[in-house]
Amino acid sequence: MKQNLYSRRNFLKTATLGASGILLPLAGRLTWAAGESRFTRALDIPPLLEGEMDKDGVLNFDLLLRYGSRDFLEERQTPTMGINGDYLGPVIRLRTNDRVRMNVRNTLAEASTLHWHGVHLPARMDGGPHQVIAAGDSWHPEFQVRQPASTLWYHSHMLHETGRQVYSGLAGLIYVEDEHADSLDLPSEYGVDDIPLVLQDRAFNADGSFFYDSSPGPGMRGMMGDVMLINGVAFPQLRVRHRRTRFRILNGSNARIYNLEFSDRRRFLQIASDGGLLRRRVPLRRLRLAPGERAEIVVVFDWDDDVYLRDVSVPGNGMGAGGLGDIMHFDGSGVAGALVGPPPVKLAENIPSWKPRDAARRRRFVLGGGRRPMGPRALTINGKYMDMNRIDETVRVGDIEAWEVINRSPMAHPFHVHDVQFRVHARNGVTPPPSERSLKDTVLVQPGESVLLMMQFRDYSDPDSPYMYHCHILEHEDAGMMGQFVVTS
Ligand SMILES: [Cu+2]
Repeated sequence: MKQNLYSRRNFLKTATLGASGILLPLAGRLTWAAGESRFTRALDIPPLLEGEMDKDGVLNFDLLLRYGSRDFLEERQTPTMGINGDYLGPVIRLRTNDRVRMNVRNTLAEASTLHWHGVHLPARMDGGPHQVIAAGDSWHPEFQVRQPASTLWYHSHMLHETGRQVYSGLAGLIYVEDEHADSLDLPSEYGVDDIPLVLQDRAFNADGSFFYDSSPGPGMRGMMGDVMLINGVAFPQLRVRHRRTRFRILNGSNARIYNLEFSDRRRFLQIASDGGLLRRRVPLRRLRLAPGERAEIVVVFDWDDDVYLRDVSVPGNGMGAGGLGDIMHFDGSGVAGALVGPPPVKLAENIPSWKPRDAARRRRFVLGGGRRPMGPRALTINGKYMDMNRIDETVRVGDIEAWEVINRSPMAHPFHVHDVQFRVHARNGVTPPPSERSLKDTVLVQPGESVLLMMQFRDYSDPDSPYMYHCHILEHEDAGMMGQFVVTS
């Protein structure tokens, strides 16, 4: 893989993915005509999976990795992978303190894994590259939910294959609920005024199959497409039913960073980030989401609304990737009922506020940083590629640590840490924007930027099972931009 990065073949392939969008002559790809054909399909709401309680009080969830196919582009079938369905998986709903057992069966003809992104759990239950589920095999991780209400997710984390498997459809959402969030009276009727939005850009071959190129390429952008899938529906529309509606947005894309706003630039309230509720609601007109990040927002609609969610291009948005423009339509004509009150100003309680002086240890993670900025070490962490047989960091259980992530490469990288939810203490020495002042597990680090993360490794020591930290641009991760840490007692 590494040797291929600079080959002429890959250069030509990647060149077709330029800023102007998809070019047909080289690759024979399908483009999506702008205009009428968009925004005719209703947004799909993934099924909700609430589990079955067994006699020991453990909630069991059955998850089947399988092949499927779907007509994303009307007339053509796209071969896919999915979990309990053709493409993507159900929303797994949990509550804090639940004891959970996942029964994952892999009916694919290839090995895979299922990683619980954002979940605090023992390393051997984590579903990272060491917990391989061979073709035809099953895996039964068990854990207790020990974290507050939040929107988390699950996805394949197969070494070198994560990008392709997630792109094919191996991903889904996890909701954690708790009493405190219940008490806030947030919109919470699933699929009605509490709506998941899984954002994924895709490219298609002329035969309708996904176009996927795993090579980061000389631009090293990772895989991007020109067709927006939301919950697996291309350029969907939603007939809004409640005046105040909550959206739980996941950037489930392999590489694309979104800058989201409404076409009328209306204000909305962000109420949660990766690891749960914000301390206070944050009014926004634009929301940036990097791969792996989540945000919950509350939007007010009116009966005469005819508004689009739009991905706008901003400088520093990866390697010159333009925004996708309008990606989803909201039709307000079905809005009924009175306008209920807004979410409270104060949301989360007890968000830890670890200070650098509390840290038992400070570590540095340098992203990229070869002598030539686009040279062969552009996709390393501390100069190293991922090695399954090398433990990069050893942490003591219970410790508070400060992790400084420095980006010496010319592109933005979303840095993700397994096991913990961290606080972003500072960006280049400055307090981060309000959207980032709660618990997070993924943080975008811009070129030249240094981000200081504070975290605590509360429980679960195991010297033999590592957790991962990595770039969440999946083609970067697959190319080796990942490291391993163990938590020891
Ligand atoms: Cu990266």
